Order: sequence, then structure tokens, then C-alpha cells
Amino acid sequence: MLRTIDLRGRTLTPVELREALPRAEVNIDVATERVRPILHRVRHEGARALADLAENFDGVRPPSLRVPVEALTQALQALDPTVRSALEEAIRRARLGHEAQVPKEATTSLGPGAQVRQRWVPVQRVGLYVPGGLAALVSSVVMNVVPAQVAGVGSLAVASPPQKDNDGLPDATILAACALLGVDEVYAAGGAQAIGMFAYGVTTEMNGSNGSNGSNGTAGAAGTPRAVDPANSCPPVDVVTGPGNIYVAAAKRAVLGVVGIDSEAGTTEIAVLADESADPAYVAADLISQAEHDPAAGSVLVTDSPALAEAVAAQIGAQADGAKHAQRIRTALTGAQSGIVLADDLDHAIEVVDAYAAEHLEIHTADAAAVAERIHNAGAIFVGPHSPVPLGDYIAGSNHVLPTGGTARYASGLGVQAYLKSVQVICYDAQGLDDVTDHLVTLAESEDLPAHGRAATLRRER
Ligand code: HSO
Ligand code: ZN
Repeated sequence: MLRTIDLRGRTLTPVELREALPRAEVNIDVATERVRPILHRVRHEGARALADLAENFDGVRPPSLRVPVEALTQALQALDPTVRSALEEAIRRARLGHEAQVPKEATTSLGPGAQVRQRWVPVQRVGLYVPGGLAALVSSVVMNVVPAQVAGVGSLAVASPPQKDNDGLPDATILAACALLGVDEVYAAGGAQAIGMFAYGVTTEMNGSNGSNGSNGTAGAAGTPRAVDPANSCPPVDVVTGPGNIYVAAAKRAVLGVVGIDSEAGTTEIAVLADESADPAYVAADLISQAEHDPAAGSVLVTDSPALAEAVAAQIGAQADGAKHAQRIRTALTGAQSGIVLADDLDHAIEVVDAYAAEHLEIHTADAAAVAERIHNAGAIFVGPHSPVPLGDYIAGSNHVLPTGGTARYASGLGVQAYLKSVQVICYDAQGLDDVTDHLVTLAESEDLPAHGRAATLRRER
């Protein structure tokens, strides 16, 4: 089912290598052109545009933009107790994993009376996007909310697409997970329009009219305050995070600057680096697991063992046919974005996976932990035969919102850092300043900015 790309005996530069590897061509420019008018409408028409767009894209008009708190409570009450306890364990592990990410404050003394402190401050309000799409991913609620809470963000809002089969509310399990995590601000909004809602904010006045965005819409023409309809309004956020399709990714890029965003987490992909010691049944099952997400998902095996490659291909044939989502899996595995790559040896295979920069990288080699240390580029690394990607998707204590499409070369997975910013606090006394004034003045004069130097010498004269 998977095509083979034989790189044995070929010396390629990293750029050539990247081009030789299986990956879908993603043209975000086309998506960007499509999302611009959507963002424009949300910005200028507010809740009405969101309702119209929901009807258009999700096939249902939500009863209100904001999900009533009672619907959240009811969803939690109706949640299957075994799902609830699985979610609770996933949350507990995610909390522990993310607490370890909180950066420590640091104070540097640069001499007598000269200190620079590095503070980490949470952003004040975040918008967390949880996709609906082919599968409503309740685990993505955990992966967004937990790091934001651990970072200390005071105001959290979740958005997820309205569902036809849930009376225009988001998926019931997603609502239950929000309630379980203590999030009571949830919006029935999906796609690019949800990103626009978070970035620009939406204000609806009690008479149903769209309040003017930017001025909060609370004052009427004559200066009289108008009552805001909280069921159809959403205050703007500072940071938007979460995975999504190409339109969500394009919308996030388009609003960057109005708000902060996390890295791009688009169509999922898995690479497996394996030698002849790997169990072909495990490797095949894991490649299939991510192909189950999406016909556009990418599954790539990189190995120096032609025998393993053959055994994995046979296992995929045997396992994929009986899968519930066989059609989707087959499309993903036969697509240009999937394949088996043959490498000369382990060093070459490491070079290949580094060039690919997978969202998820599994390592099934004799010395998997040592190989993992040599990897530069991957969103997350799963070490050894008992760390399959679905472990990280749900319950490892790591995060599953990870950089896709090769962006793991420079981007990180979602974590507490996405919700924190660092503020440097500079505190010098008279002595500390005096000690560096000569150097400061020299530098100011070299830039022809003498008033900068004067700010320091004035204090010395006193
Ligand atoms: N593999 C997806 C996350 C996920 N899988 C959620 C199942 N549920 C992207 O990392
Ligand atoms: Zn998954």
C-alpha cells in the first residue's frame, strides 16, 4: 500500500533530501485568500456573521454563540463514568507533565547595585480552539486547557464547531470535558470564523445589533451605555491556540499581530525510525493509527532494513483492511504524503528523519534511547516499542498539539510557554549606574544619540 523511496547510495543535501521525502504539498496561500473575507465578516458583523457561517459550514445555526452553563453541567452529568475516569487520569498526568515546564524566575547580579530579573507572566485571556471535523477530539480540550491553567492564565475561553446532532451545540463530550476542567466559557463556533471571534472579539447589544468592535460597543451614539448580550458576545483574547485544518491555520496566521498564536498544528503525521530489531506488527499499527485521522494524514517509515520494510508492508495490508476507518486509512497510506524510505544505515536514517522533521517520531531501534538523543527535528519523540503515538495523543503526560508539515525544524509543541511571556525587570542603584555610565555615554555618542548619554550623566552630577 505504501510506496517505497529508495535513498540507499544517494548523497543528497538536506534541502534535496527534504524534497525527496513524502509530504503533501500544502498551499496555505489559497486557504488564506478564502479565510480573509470570513475574518472580515466576523470583525464587522459579529454574532450574526458567526451564525450565518455556522449554518453554511457546519450545517446548523447554534441557538446562541455562547454555550449556556447549564448545557455544560448537563453534559458532564451525562458523561459515561468510564470516559470520565479516563479523562481524569489524562488530566492528572497532563498537569504533572506541564507543571514541570514552568520556567523558573532568574535574577542576575551584574555588579554591586546592578540587577536584572527575568519574570514569567501569563497572558490575561486566551482562546482555545478544539476542532470538530472528522472526529471531535475531546483529548484536545485537555491538551489546550491544562497548559493554559498551569501557566496561570486568568480567563480561558474554548470554541468548538456546532454539531447538527447536538442541536447546534459543540460535541457533548467536548462540553463535558470543559466542565470537568472548570471551564465555563465555551462558544459554538468553528473554523476560521472562531479564530476571528477570538482575535477581534464580538459584541452584540441586547437589541441584537452588532456593537462596534474596538470600542467594546457599550456606549450608544449619545453616550448612553447599552446593555451587552452575553449569550452572543465574546471579549477578545490575547492568545489563540489549538490545532485545526488548513483554514484554521491560515486564519491564525492572518490574525497574528492582533493576537499571539501557537505553532501550526495541521494535518497529522507520523514517522517511524526502525531497524531490523523492530516488531513489524507494532510499527504497522502505529502508522495506521495516525492515518485513521484523515485521508490527508502522512505515515512514513524510515529504515535501513529492507526485510523490516517488507514485513511492515505485509502487516499494514493485514491490519488496515479490518480497520473501522479502512477507507480513510487506505487513502492516507497510498497518498503522496506517505511511504517507506530505505536508508543505507542508522546514521543515514537519522539524517532522513531530521530532514523530515515529523510531528511525531517513533524510534524502534536496538538502542532507541541513544538514537532519540541524536534527533534534532521532531515535534515529539516516542522512544522504544512501548511508547506508541496514541499514548501521547491521550494520556502520556505530554501534549499532542505539535508542529506539523516540517515546522518542527523551528517550532515546539504546545506547552505552558505559549501562554507566558517574559518580562525583564531592571533595577540598578546609583552606584550600579555610575559604574557603567562611561561605557553607556561612549555607546550613545557612537550612535549620535547624546541625549541618551545625558540621562545617565545627569544622575552622576547629582
Ligand atoms: N494525533 C493527533 C491528536 C489526537 N489523536 C487526538 C487522537 N486524538 C495529533 O497529535
Ligand atoms: Zn492521533
